[in-house]
Amino acid sequence: MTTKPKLCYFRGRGRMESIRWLLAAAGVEFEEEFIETTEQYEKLQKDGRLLFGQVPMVEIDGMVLTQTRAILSYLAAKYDLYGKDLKETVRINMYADGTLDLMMMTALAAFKPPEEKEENLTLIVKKAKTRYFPAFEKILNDHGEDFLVGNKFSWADIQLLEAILMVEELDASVLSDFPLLKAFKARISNIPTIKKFLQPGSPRKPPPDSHYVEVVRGILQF
Ligand SMILES: N[C@@H](CCC(=O)N[C@@H](CS)C(=O)NCC(=O)O)C(=O)O
Repeated sequence: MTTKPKLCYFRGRGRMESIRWLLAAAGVEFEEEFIETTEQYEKLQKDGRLLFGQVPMVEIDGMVLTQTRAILSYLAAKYDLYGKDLKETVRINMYADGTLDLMMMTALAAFKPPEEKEENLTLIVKKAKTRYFPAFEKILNDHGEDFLVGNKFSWADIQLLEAILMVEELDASVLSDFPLLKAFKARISNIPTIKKFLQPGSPRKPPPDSHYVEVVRGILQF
């Protein structure tokens, strides 16, 4: 019997959410340990399990992994979501890095002071509309295929859907000028493992609220 991967992070999206998405899309069940107190976080540090003293941390295949992008690329390779050759893999990396940048801006916005938050969220929607979504719309238009790379479902598709849904939480009409992305969203959301992850009660986490921000600030003491 193989043991389930174990994820260690706060009880929220942050840098762990894309890892949850990738595992769920691959149809892999996982366990989660939520860090709720400073003592718990300090114990992880003392035990020497966090290479650079940071989370996300994932225990999988007898390894203790940290660094979000390293974890994601390991999972993408392991679950055959990483292209058929180096040229497809580098494109998947490029697209995934782009959506990760967009999503990190959104995740960090929650921690901005209230007076800067609104302006920051407006800027994120603007960047999504003018920088990221036009690029993905063009990719889909140029090759006319259902998926971003190699006409096969990959990590890049999973993360683009995650990013679209995240920006739609800020502006529900954000896809109005992107018909191919709208169709992409419907198509990818309908993949059975993803459909399941989008149902209430799945390990998917809600957008960060003020309570979550307070808890994380308390634990990390910033
Ligand atoms: N490059 C790392 C950054 C990890 C990171 O900054 N994690 C935050 C929580 S989201 C953390 O542990 N901060 C505590 C610290 O840096 O001391 C990654 O992508 O995993």
